[in-house]
Amino acid sequence: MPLKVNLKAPNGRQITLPTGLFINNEFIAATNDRKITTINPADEQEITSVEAASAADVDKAVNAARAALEGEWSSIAASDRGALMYKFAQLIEEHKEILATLETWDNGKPYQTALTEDVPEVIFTLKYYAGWADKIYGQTIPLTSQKFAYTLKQPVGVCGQIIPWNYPLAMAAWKLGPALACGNAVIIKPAEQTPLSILYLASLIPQAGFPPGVINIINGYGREAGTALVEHPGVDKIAFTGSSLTGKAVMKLAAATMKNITLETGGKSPLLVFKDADLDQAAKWAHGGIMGNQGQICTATSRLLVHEDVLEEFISRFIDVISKHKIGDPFSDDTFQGPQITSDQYQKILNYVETGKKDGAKLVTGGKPFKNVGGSKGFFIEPTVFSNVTENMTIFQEEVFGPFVSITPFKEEAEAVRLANNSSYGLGSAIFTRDYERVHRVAARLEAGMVWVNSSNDSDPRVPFGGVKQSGIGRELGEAGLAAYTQTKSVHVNMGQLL
Ligand code: TXE
Repeated sequence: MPLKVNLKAPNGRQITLPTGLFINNEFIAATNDRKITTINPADEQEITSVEAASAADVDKAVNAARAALEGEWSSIAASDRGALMYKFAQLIEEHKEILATLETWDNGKPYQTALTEDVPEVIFTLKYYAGWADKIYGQTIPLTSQKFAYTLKQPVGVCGQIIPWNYPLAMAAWKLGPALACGNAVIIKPAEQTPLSILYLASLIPQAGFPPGVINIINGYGREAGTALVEHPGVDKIAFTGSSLTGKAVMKLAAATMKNITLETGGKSPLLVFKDADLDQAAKWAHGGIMGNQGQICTATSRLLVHEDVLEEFISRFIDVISKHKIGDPFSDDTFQGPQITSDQYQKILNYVETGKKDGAKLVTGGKPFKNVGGSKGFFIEPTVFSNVTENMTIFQEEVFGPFVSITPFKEEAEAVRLANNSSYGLGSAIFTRDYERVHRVAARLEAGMVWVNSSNDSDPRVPFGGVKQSGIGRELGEAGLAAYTQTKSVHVNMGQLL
């Protein structure tokens, strides 16, 4: 059976897509008959099936990565490693329309977003880390007149990278960039909901010139391929992005072989609107912060905490912004909101609507499936806003991961900070105020890995990203992201003689 398929996307684009497991720079068949069948969340139609890795295939990928580490890859000069990464980024730029098409078709996100935000982010991230490749070095530490020490920043080794479906290409780039810059070999396991765009990305890897085994991409199910990767004794590190629940399971499993681990998990990020805030700006950023990407953002500002004096006015402006956003065909240029990723996620969100109502929150707008023009297919949900939400309610505490936001009023700054911190999560947080003394006072007290001042969900490859509490361990992006992919070796040098 040929390991490729000819597809015609809903926007008319013809794409020849490899479907195999990408190991040693080749697309190969899985050792069992397992397949992943992926569907278009906008019309629930099957797109195609791809190979799904078994534990035996994971083993093949690990062997390939290890051989690469022990072979050519470790002798390539750091500057040349950077050049390969840069070439990879340039190839992605050349193929951006196909990559964005696959991303939209498989994930449901608006094509314009995939083309002008997601794919450019992939390119920027790879170029940014390409620049770091030859700037990663240790220190020289003078000790006595006869002794000194120096440190080497060495790659961690074989890195298993497990990524989610909300930003399939961008999540791959966030993990590939620092890992490759530091000289590691990688095995990426994409999410089973979105196997397609990364297969096309994989086809560009040999063209970029990476030696076989440096980057391996194996689609597969979490329970099977994901678990096998985490358990494998030949894997030195696991970098995981996904739910807190799975993150904890991964951490437990990784403990058996004491793997280096970084986790980027869930969130319930607050956005604080003080009474001196620019309410128009607050409403617009709050909208993007929770309604962008169908609300499927780990840093989504899903809890709006609003000073009671401006509550009514804020809600009215917020609803006004929401009412202007268009829901529907993700391939239409003016669509802001596409479908949720799967029927399970769609149902999970609708269940939270019922929970919110039952717990006594006030449904201001939405709360129902959105019926698309011309049909009832697709996992579309109306943007949903609950007010009168109190901190003990489930919808205040749990990650919904949809276009679903809760609004809670506050009276005092201290109360706002306390409410913001009343969460098991600690990923992002946003503050809207014109008072810059308050900005720095509150930013320091928020239990979060990131604070946005008069914005929400700003992210940039140059700036560290990650969470505290049950939102994760370690940082991605920026210089801080390199720490996750290097280990420090200390070399003690004695130039004297024992008498
Ligand atoms: O996540 P999982 P799911 C949150 C969000 C969402 C919920 C469930 O609230 O509603 O998680 O989503 C792999 N060993 N986020 O079920 O299970 C899996 O194959 C190893 C937040 O999709 O965490 C996929 O590649 N790997 C989030 C990845 O883990 C396993 C993004 C994520 O899947 C595994 C996504 C196992 N036992 C969901 N089980 C964010 N932080 O952005 C699954 N996987």
